[in-house]
Amino acid sequence: MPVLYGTADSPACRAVYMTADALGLKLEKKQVSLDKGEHMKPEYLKINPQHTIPTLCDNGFIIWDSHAIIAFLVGKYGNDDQLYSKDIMERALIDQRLHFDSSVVNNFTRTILNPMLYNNAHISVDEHRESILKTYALMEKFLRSYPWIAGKKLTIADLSLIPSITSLDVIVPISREDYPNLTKWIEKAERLPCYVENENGLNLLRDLLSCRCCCPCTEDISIKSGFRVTSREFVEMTMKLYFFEAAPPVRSVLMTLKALDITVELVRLNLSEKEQLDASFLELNPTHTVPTLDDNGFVVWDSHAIMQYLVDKYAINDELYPKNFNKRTKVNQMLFFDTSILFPSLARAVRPVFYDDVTSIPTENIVVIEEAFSFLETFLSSQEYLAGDVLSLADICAVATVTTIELFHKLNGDMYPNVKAWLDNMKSLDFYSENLEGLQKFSDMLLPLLKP
Ligand SMILES: N[C@@H](CCC(=O)N[C@@H](CS)C(=O)NCC(=O)O)C(=O)O
Repeated sequence: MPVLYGTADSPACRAVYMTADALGLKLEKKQVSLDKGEHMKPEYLKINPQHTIPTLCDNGFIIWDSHAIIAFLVGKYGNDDQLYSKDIMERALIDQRLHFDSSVVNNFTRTILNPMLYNNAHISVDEHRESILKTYALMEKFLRSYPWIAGKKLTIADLSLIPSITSLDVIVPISREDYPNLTKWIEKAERLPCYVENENGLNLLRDLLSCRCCCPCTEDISIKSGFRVTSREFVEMTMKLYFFEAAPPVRSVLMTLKALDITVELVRLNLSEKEQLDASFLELNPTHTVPTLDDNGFVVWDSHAIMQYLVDKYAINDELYPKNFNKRTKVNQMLFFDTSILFPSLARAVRPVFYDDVTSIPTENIVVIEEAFSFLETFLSSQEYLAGDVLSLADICAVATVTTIELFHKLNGDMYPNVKAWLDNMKSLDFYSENLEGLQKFSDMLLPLLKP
């Protein structure tokens, strides 16, 4: 029986419990309490150096990150692909929602719930209310056309987001009037037999968190005037990539396109001019992020989901994103490492410089980056690439992020020799050239804003 390390008050663990239940799979649940620091014990670090819960051990195959775990469970134990469709487009949408959960929604778990629960931190929910309400508004939009978050059917994207969103509801209640689709989605989820696996932990969380306050939602996503469209290159294909070359997730996709030898029409949105908030772009991507891919009407955003889609749909082989199930699961785990740890460590450092007139990067943000570097060092201590001994999409994502961090915080090669060797190798690969122009642009934008 697969062993699951975790605890029910964690939304990520509940996503795995619900998925296992939906599959009729029994898990041996081993309690790892974050408040007792059990995740930092050497025996736990041995199985998961990233010290996160949940971690799955399936007959010796170890995998962490709830999103990677639930995708694995469906592939390995599902009777069919109902919960994680094998159809490339349906899957791309599910992947996109999983990355949305990992990067946006779970960010609140990391920055609000966990510090409140496990570090006794006093967190002002009011400070985060606006961004939580924005997240509800996005969910509301996603649920505008379909009853489930990634289409007509229940998928692992729902099983992942249900625990995250219902946990947020404990601290910022979801108003039925403002978010009718979101409310209906939660009510439908509550009727699922597997919901019991969320309910138990959610009740535990409610007990642990006493704060529950009312908040009328007035937040709406602002829409600004038109964006300029510049086609840099046009080919017969109708695939368009909305991009801003300085953005690291864009550069990951550009490198992937080059590695796969695929040409697309490039549509530039100048983020400095807020062109991504134009109404017509918001129609395509309500989260207003680049990169966004429009493949002949099929729209997918989130760099990771785009890259997965590109390999599955257009690559002549599966080298960058293997079809071999365990190998793919390891790549997924590392893609979610980028979504949840590595890229946020960069964003947390530079966003205040770009948006809040901050002129130096505080030490606490550098500490977070160093922690991400040391995870990379551990991952690379026994293998040449992040997900094993061959290059994968995970390396391409990570190199865009790490090289951007290096613009303001150099990686110490003595402390992180494995990362240094990996980085040097990555820079020597042919597709890496696609990182350079945007990296320079990022540097031109950032460095003048920092005090020497
Ligand atoms: N998880 C997303 C992150 C994308 C993202 O945050 N892009 C930023 C640029 S680095 C963006 O488009 N920001 C504009 C906005 O949020 O309005 C991905 O990998 O694509």
